[in-house]
Amino acid sequence: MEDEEGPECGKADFVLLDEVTMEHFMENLKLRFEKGRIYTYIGEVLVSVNPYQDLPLYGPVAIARYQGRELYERPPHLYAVANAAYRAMKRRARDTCIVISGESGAGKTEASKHIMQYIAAVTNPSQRAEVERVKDVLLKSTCVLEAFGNARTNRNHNSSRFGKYMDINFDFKGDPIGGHIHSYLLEKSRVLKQHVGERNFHAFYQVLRGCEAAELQELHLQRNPALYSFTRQGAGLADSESEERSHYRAVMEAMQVIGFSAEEMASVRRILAAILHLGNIEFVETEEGQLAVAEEVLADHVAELTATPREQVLRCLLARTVASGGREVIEKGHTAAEASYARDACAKALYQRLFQWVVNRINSVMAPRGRDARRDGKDTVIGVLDIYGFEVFPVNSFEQFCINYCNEKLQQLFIQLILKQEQEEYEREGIAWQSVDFFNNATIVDLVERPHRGILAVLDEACCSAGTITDRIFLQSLDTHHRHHPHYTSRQLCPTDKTMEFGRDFRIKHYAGDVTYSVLGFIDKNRDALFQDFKRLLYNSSDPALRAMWPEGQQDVTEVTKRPLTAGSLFKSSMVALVDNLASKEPFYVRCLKPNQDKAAARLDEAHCRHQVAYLGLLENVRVRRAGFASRQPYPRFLLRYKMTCEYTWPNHLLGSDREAVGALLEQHGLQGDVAFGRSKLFIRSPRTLVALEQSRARLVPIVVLLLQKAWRGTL
Ligand code: AOV
Ligand code: MG
Repeated sequence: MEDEEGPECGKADFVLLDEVTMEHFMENLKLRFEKGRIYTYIGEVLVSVNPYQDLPLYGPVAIARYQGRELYERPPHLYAVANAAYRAMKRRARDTCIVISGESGAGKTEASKHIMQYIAAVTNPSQRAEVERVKDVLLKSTCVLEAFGNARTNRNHNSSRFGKYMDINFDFKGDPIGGHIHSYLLEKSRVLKQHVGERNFHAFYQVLRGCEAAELQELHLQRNPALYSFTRQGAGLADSESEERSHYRAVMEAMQVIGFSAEEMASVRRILAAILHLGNIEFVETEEGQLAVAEEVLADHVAELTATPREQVLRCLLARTVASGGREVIEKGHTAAEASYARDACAKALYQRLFQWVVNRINSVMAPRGRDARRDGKDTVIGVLDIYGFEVFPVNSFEQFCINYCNEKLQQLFIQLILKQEQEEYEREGIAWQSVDFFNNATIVDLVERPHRGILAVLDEACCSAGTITDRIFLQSLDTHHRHHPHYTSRQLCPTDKTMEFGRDFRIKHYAGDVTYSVLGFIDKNRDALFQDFKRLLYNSSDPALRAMWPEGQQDVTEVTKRPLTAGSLFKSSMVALVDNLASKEPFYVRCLKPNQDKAAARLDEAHCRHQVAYLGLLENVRVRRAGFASRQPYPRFLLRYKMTCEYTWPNHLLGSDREAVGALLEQHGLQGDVAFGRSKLFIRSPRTLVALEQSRARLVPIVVLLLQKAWRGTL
């Protein structure tokens, strides 16, 4: 890796483009991509293009090049952003965060891993054992969470099906002393069903392929994923058996390093196996017209693996207990459809609780010890956000709706912070500026989350109504509320549009493109109901890990009267809290671009990239950055770089202040007309000024080096 980039690599910062047009932007992006330069700045924002191939950009040598450097000293890189966030945190004791965004498959998760690796590599020079332990857990947690929370989709073979925000706590020395992971809405419907070309969560295939034969026998499983209803559809898409096995080993090793006990790991395997067996359970009617489980041996397996009584498992599958006023409780038999529904709900919930338990266990071993550090205010945090990217599939459901709403929220935050920060800085420095027009997606966020009228509120209302409301009626209600909203439509409102189906689809014009959602299942997924019987069953398991996943199982049937919060409203409040949290920290942004739809190495599909550049607002980002001012630098930093280009400032100036010295320097170059003097910083309007200064510096550097060498050798 070279330290400097020549002109053949294009502009390292889009702010330096001659003109801010899509053509110039794309030309630079493409030129750099072709030269293996996948990173480019817009000021302090990093734009990253997924290369879909291993480039020699990472590792200890590269890390050392960025360590302790300023952002612009080296070619653009994730390491530079990680370093900037780290330095800001350390120098100014400010909480910082790195927000990674971009559509599905754009490289967010990979970027977050590089950031973590950088932070781990540059901290703890004194090798304190506890800090090393925390770093190990931080790094290994990624592998474990990917096994349980990622899956192959048609957009990305390792797609995050949950959102992840990770806080890393640092002590006053700048060493990581703990962390906390917050996970957001796991796409648990994947446990039951996947689209063609997609798979269930990696963990299922890893257990099937990776377990020893004896272990597998204990789990009553066979190797072949095609034998289980939940893994059948993705069975042919599995990685090679040896790859799957080595993934499995890596996950087990990571869990061990993190501190999961052998017994806990066995519980995890048993729960995964129980879910697979549950998926194969079918219901039949007996000759007496009773509902029964077709293969009772499967219920036996579930009972054994969840350490619960067989009779109770069967009862939960076939009936439910309901409170019938007062303290009276009656048992009500399921219909076949109800039983299948209950089975599926249980399988999803088992998986989701397992996932949450894994996250909680990781958090418990990462919790900063000795919270005194925090109390004296010396404990600071870097947050890394890696969330599921914007996605559109042939059929989009409640999950895509939540994922895309989440991306709208993050885009909104980007708009606000970028504008706000710029404005505040200009105000603070006493500089007049001209604002730049943005497409503000606030109106789409509002469409989704507005109290009483927003899509989530209308959905909640439908869910609260007693029983009879169908998805179709929910859709009609949406149409009534939003018929005039510029970002909402449906077949009812637009009868000629045959790409939507009557009574089933609505469409949102998202910031990143149009998405048609099918309302089928919205009410159900939002209600997220699970019969109490399962909760009680699992709470009463004699497996302590499983028991810990179902704390509410201890409630009595008659106590459970409060309506649980819906999935949508929980997600909305978690998004609001996330955005508030991010906004309270000093943000660094990584904007990831996906170069093509085929996961092809080194191929940049121009139309696809243009679209992303447009919706991410990258051109506007450049314009705001240049709105008036392409660049700004504190006076001392400016002098350090350019003082050699002026006789009044080289080697040191004798003027009253750095500001005056900078004034003298610019006057000598005839550039004083293109700048504004802020209170602590110089604001440079045109990138050409910077280019002129850089050229002048570049001409002098060899001479200065020569002089220094001569002085060194004593020949001067
Ligand atoms: P995502 O996190 O943005 O999608 P990933 O980080 O999983 O995307 O990247 C998708 C794939 O692209 C990875 O599995 C790698 O094969 C490849 N890739 C990404 N970044 C790099 C890189 N810097 N160098 C080499 N290959 C890379 V999603 O989780 O689906 O939104 O919800
Ligand atoms: Mg991801």
